[in-house]
Amino acid sequence: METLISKFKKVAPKAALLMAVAAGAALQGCNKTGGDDSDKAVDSDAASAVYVAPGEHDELYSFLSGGFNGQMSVYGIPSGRLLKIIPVFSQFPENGYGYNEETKPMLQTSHGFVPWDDLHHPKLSRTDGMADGRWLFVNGNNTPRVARIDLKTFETVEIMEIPNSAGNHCSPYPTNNNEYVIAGTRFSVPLDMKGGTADVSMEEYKDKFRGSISFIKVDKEDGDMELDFQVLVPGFDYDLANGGKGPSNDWVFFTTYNTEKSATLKELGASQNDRDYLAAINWKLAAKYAAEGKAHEMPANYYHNKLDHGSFQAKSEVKKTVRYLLPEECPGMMYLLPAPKSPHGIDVDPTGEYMVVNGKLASSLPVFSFSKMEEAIKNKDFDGEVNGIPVFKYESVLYGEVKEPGLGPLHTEFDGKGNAYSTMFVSSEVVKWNVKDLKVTDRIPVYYSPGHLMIPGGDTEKPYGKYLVVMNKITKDRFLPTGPELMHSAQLIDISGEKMKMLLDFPTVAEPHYAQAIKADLVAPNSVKFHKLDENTHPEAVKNEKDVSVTRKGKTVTVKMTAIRSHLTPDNIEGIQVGDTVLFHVTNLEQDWDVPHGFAVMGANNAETLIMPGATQTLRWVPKQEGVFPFYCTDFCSALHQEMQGYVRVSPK
Ligand code: CUK
Ligand code: CUA
Repeated sequence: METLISKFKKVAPKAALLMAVAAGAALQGCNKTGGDDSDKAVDSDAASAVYVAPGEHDELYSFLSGGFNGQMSVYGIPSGRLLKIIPVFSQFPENGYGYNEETKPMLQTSHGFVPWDDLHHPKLSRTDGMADGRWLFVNGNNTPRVARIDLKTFETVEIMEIPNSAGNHCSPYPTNNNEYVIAGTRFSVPLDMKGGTADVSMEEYKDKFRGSISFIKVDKEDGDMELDFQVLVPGFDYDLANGGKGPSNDWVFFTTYNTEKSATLKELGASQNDRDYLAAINWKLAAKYAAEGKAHEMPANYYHNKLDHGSFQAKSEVKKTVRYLLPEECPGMMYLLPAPKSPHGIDVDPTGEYMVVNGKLASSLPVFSFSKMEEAIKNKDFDGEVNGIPVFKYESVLYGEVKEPGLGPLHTEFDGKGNAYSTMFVSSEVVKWNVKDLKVTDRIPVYYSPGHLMIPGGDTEKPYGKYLVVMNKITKDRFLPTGPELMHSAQLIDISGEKMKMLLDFPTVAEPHYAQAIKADLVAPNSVKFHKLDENTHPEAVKNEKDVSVTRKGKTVTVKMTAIRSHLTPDNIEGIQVGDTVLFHVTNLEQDWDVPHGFAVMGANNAETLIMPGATQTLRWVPKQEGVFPFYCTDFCSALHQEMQGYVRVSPK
C-alpha cells in the first residue's frame, strides 16, 4: 500500500500538469486545425462504408441518450440517419407525450409533475448476457427515476421513482437475464430510516449519510419493474456501475468518489487524497439475504407509473415502504477495491475476468482481475475495512496497468477480439489497447473531448466488433456554426481492422452520454405497425363514427370523437361554457400503418396530440373566453388533410 500511495502522489501533479497543457492545446487545435485533421483522419472508402442507398435499411439500431433533454434518440448505423426521438422524462409536443391525459401520469413523482430529467444511460434488456431487443432501460439522474421503453412500440411504458436516492447516475444496469435492474445513487443522502431524508448537519456526514443501491426486479414476461430491496452502502458518492459476466456474473461493480467524506484517514490507508474505491457487490448473495429475511423495512414515498397497452392510459401507484439490507450485516456481499482518485467508468471485459477502472485523473488505467479478487476473498487478504466492508490490497486484486494510455480516460468498451477501446477526454482520442498484455496498439483523434463510446454489444459477452460510436462533449467546428449553442456530435469509427478508421460525423439530439446498439433483425420484425381497433380498451373510445357524443356532467364536458381520412366527427361542437373542463377523447379509426391524425384547438393551453391508428388520446381544455374556436388535424394525412377541421363554440357562463 505504502509504495503505491507514494507512486500515486508522485504521478498526480505531473498528470494534472500534462492535462492542463493538453487541454489548452486541444482547445487551440479545435479553433485552428480541426478541419484539416478531420480530412486526414477519414479513410478514403468512408463514404461507401456508411452509404445506405435510398429505400434500404441500416444494419443496426442505435439508441443514444439525450442527456439533459430527457429523451432517447434512435439512429440507424452505419448511415447515422435519425430514425426517432422517444420521449421518456420530457414532455414532447410532437406526439403529445406528457401533454395528453393518457401519458401525463408517467411524469408524476413524489415532487409533483416533473416533465424533464437528465437521461444518461440506456441499457438493453438481456437474455443469457446478450441484448435481446425487448426493452431498453434508461435512467433519470435529476429526479431519481428508471424508465423502461418497449421496443415493440418504441414507447416509454414504465417509469419508477427511486427512493433514498439523489442523482440516479450509476444506473440502470440489467443483470444477464434481467433478474435485476440495478440503480445506484450519485449523492449520498441523509437517512433517518423513517422514510425521507433526515435533517442532519454536514458534520454528521460520516455517520448519517448513506448511498443506496436499488435492486429492481423485472418480470420475465411483460418486463414490469418492481423495487425488491436496496443495499444502503457507505456514504461515498457513486459514479458508474457495470455488471459482471461469465465467472463474475453474480457481481456488479461501482466506482466511487468523495470517499474521504465518510471514512477516517486510517480507513483510507492515510491517503485520503489519492484513493477512492471500486465497490463490488454480489447481487445474487444480496438477493439471497433479502429472501432469507435479512432485510429491514422503512417507510418510503415513491411513484411507479405504468402505461397500459390496451387502453393507452398510464396509471400512477404510490409505494409506501422499501426493504433494505445493511452490508455490515451481510458478510461476503460487498467489498472495496482501492482505485485511483475519482474514477469514472467501470467496464468489465467480455470474458468477465477483467475490470477496467477509468481513473480520469490518473496516468495509467488499472485493470483488476476477478479471479484474483476471488482468491483474495478466500485468503481474507484484506487491508482494513470501511463501515465493516473489507478493503482489498491494491496489489492483490490488480491484474496490471495500461501505462500512459492518454489523458483523462472516461470509458472503455470491448470488441470481443481481445481489444479494449478507451476514451481520453483531455487528449481527445480513442485509444485501442490489448486486454491481455495491456499494450496500446492504436489511437485515433476524435472531435472533441469524448465521453462515452459504444461498440454494439460491447458491454456483453459477444460484442459485434465492427463499429464504434464515440460521443463527444465538445463540437466546435464540426458543423456549420449555429450561434453559441451547437449540437453535440457522434462519430462512427470502423474497428474491423487493425487500425481504427474514421467514417462519419453526425449531430446528436442534445448531449448523448451512453448508447446501445443492436442488430436490426432482433428488433424490426417485432415492431408494431398499428393498434387493432377492436383491442382498444380505452373507456372513452368510440369505434364507429355514429357513436360519437358530447355529454355534460356538472362542469365537465366529455367529447367522444373519431378521426379518419378526412374528417373529425363531430365537427361542430356546441354547448360549452367558459370555465368548463372539456375532454376531447379522439379515437383514430384507421387500420393502416403510418396514418396518424393529430388534434389541436386554437388557443388551448396545451400541445396537440398525435393519435396512432386504432388508439384513443385525450386533450383537456378549460376555455377562458367565449367565442368560436377552430380545431384541426395537425398531421398531413391525405389530400384532404386540410379539410379535417371543425369548430367549437364557447358560450358565456
Ligand atoms: S457519464 Cu456522461 S460521459 Cu453520466 Cu455515463 Cu461518463
Ligand atoms: Cu388527419 Cu390530417
